[in-house]
Amino acid sequence: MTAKTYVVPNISCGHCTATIERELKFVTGVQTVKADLDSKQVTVEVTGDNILSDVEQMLEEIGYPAQ
Ligand SMILES: [Cu+2]
Repeated sequence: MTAKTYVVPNISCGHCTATIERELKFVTGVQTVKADLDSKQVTVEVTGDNILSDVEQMLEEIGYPAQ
């Protein structure tokens, strides 16, 4: 298991964090997702490093690109 924290500047309210948490759970290999409004950070736990590019792609697709 690998954990990574991203800074996502577009997070601006609770709907943003809910959307990110919901959508990233659809990415195969993502175990947990925590999006934090105050810090504008998203932390994921994934089964392997190779999943992180899929996570980053999904963040871009839903309008919340990682910095
Ligand atoms: Cu929002």
